[in-house]
Amino acid sequence: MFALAACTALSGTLLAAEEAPRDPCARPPPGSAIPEPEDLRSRHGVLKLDLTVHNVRESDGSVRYCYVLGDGAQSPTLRVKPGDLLILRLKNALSSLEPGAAPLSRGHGDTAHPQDPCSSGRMSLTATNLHFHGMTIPPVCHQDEVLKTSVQPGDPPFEYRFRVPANEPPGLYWYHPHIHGFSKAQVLGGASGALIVEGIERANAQTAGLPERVLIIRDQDLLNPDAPPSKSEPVVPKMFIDRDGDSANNGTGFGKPAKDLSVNFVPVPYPDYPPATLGMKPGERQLWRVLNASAITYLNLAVLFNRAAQQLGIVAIDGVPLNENGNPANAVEWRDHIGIPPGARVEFIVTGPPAGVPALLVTRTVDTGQGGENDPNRALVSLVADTAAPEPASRLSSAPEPLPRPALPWLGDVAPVRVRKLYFSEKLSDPNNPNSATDFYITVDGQTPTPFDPNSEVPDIVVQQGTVEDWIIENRSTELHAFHIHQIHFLLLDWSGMPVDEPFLRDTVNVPYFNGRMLQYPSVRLRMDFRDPNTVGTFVYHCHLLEHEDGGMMGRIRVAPAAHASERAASEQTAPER
Ligand SMILES: [Cu+2]
Repeated sequence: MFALAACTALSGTLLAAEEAPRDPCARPPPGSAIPEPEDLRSRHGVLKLDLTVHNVRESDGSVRYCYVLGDGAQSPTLRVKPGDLLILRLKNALSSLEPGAAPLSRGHGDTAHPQDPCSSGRMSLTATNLHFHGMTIPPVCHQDEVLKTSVQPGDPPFEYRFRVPANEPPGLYWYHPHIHGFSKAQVLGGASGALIVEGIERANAQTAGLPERVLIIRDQDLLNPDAPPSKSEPVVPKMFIDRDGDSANNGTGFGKPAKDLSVNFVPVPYPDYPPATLGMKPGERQLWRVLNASAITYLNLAVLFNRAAQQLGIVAIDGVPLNENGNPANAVEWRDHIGIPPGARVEFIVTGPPAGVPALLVTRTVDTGQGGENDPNRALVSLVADTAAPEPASRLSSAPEPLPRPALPWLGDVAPVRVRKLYFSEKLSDPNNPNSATDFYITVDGQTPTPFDPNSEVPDIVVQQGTVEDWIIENRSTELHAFHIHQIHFLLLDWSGMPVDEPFLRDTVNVPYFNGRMLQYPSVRLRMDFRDPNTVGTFVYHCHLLEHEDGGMMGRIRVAPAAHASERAASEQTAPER
C-alpha cells in the first residue's frame, strides 16, 4: 500500500509539474551568459515558420510580450538570402491580462464580429501585426502593411508571405508589431526579433570567415525603480519625472535611467548594472550585428579594455553595407563609439580582449535634450577572454563570391525632383495645465499640426515611384527624435546645415533637439529614394520613440505608380484590394 501511495503521490507530483503553467516569456536572470537567439535558415529558397505572440504579467506587475516558436524558443533570428520566399504564420495568443476588462481599442472595427485581418484596422493592446523594418517589400496586406492589418486573439494564424528582393542589401533587419497607439507596450515588453539578409561577406571581404553574433538590445521598465543610484556614481541633481513617468534627462550622464536595458533578454538593471557576460577566445575577431530594439532608449556603444575605448570597425548601418558611391568597396569605418537610435542597426568588427584583461561593452550617455528621457552611462556586457569559450553558432563564408554592382546609380548622384520640409513638434494638450498629456506631431511645413489619424485615408505626402526627393526634417521640440520611414532607405546629406558624406544608407536617423536659444531649428537633410517599384502603395514615416509614434508623431505617404506605368496601374486598381 505504501509503495502504491508513494507511486500515486509521485505521479501526482509529475502531473502537477507538467500542468504548472510555463512562462512562455521567461527571461534569464541578471548577470547571465548571453544566449544566442535560435537561427532559422531558409532551405531551397524558402523559410517557413510558425510564430506565436504571447503576453504575460509577471509577479512584479510588469507585462512581457514575446514571439515563441513551437519548441518554446523566443525571438528566432530569421536568416534569408536575396530572392528567397519568407512564409511566416503569426498566431495571436495575447490576452487582456485583466479579467473582465474591456479591451482598449480605437480605430475601425466592431468588437462583436470577426473581421478581415487585412482591413479591420482594429487597434488595441491585444491586436497585433508585423512590420519588417528596413525591407524594401510592398506595403500590402500579407507583406508589410501596418495601417489596416490587425490580427486578433482567436483569429486563425495569419500568413505573411513575401519574396526578399534580389537586390536587398545583405545585413541586419528586424521584425516587430506596429499597432498604432500600442506599439510601445508590445515592443517594450520584448516583441522583436532579428531578420538577416545573408551575404554581408559578399559586400565586404574583410568580414569573410568571421564568427558572427546577433546582439539585440531592448529596454524595459525599471526592475528597481525605487533604488537610490549606485554609490560608485557621482551625486547628481534631484531626478525629475516626465509626464510618462520616466526619469527626465538631467544632463549629467548619471542617475536613474528612464528604462532598464537587456541584451538578448538578459537584463542589466539600474542601479548597479550587473553586466551580462560573453565569452570570447582571446583576441578573436568577430562580426557583431547589433539591433537597438528599444522602445524609447538611444544607445551610444563602446567597447572598453581596462577602461580604454577600442576601435570598432563598422561595416554596415541599417542593413546596408558601407560602400563607395554604391559599389561594394570592402570599406570599414573605424570608430571608438557608435550611436544607435531606437530601431537602427549597426554591424561592426570587434576584437576580443587579450587573456586577463577586463573588458566591457557599455553604452555612453546620450543627451536627449531638456525634454528628453535620461539615458545615462552604463555597462551592458562583460567580455571574458577564455580559450575554451564556445564559438558563436554562425560563421560567415570564408570564400564569398562578390556582390554584383548595383543596377541603379548611387543615391547621392541622383538629382531630387523636389525638396519638402517636415518638422517634429510637441504641445501640451491643455496649454494651461503643465501636467496634461503631450501631443506629438510630425507635420509637412505649411499644413496644420494634427496627431496621426488612423481613420483617415488621406495621405500627408504623395510622391511618384521612380523619383528621388530631398526632405528636410526639422526638430522644433526640446527633445531628440528618431525619424524613420517604412519601405525605403535614405542618404543623410547634412546635419543642421553641415554637409556630411556618408558611405551608407539609413532608415532611421536622429534629429537634434532645439535648445530654445538657437537662431534656427536643428534639422537633417535626407535624400529619399522612391525608385524601387516595391515602394508603390501607402505607408508611414514616424518617430521611432514609440511613445511619440503612439502619441501621434506619424504621417502617411502614398507612392503613386510611375507616370509611364499609370495606365497599367489604373487598370490594376480596378481589381478589388486584397
Ligand atoms: Cu520622438
